[in-house]
Amino acid sequence: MEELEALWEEVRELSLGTSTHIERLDLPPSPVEFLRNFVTPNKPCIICNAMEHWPALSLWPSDDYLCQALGSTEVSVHLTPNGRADSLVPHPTDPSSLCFASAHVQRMPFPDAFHLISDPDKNENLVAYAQQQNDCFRTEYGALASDCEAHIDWATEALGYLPEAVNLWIGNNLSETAFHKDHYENLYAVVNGEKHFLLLPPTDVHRLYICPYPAAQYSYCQDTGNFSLNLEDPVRYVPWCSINPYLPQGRDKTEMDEFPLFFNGPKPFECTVKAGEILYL
Ligand SMILES: O=C(O)CCC(=O)C(=O)O
Repeated sequence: MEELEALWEEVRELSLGTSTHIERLDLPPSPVEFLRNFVTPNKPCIICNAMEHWPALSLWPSDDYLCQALGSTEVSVHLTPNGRADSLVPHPTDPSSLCFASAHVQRMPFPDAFHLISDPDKNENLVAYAQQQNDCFRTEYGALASDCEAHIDWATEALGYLPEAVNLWIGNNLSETAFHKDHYENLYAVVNGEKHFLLLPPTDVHRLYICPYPAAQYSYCQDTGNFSLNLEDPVRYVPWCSINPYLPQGRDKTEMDEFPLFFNGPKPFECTVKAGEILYL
């Protein structure tokens, strides 16, 4: 085990160095620089001044603009009691174990969704997050297409293909996406607000302790304003990361003992991506 750990560390240091600081580029890289310095070594970076020409940067901070542009378009909104969709929570019938909880997904006209998301104080115990994925920007939000570039040319040239999916997330300060593993090259452009990321390189995947958890789904009752959490029947297991990098109070010691490769290993890369910046991950 010790030899394996040394190997993982060596691989990480070779491609990423020892710092967990994420490099910021003042200007977009050329395709060759992007490929050589970031894509090949699996190294994240933040690219500034790469989307100045997107109308979205000046238009989207206006609630009125978004609501008018999308009109009564129906969008999918993910509802949870805490802003954490697709995350591990206590199992509904055996709280000493965990299950994988998905959000209650509701379709509604964009202006309703927007108000639910942007007025969290009005909806105590209900956090709404537009996080549909599945290429939702090019389907549900097609009316906003001309506000952004259809693809990012230096990335397309470096990677050799156009984006397979383009997604849009609209959330508030409670919106949180659980630690997870993606299989894709990602460019995450922040148009308004900011997003905080914790990142691990692909060679650290063993430190996520991916295990099967029974799938459950939140169901939201509009009349009572309450959620129930129901296990899927028949039972289905979802492989999910066991680590919560932000340890909930009171579970620290147990989790640290249970997942030593994560908690005793190198810290994740950490960054805050601001409006107008693109994170490559
Ligand atoms: O913005 C989010 O909440 C999720 C982003 C995400 O899952 C990702 O970039 O892989």
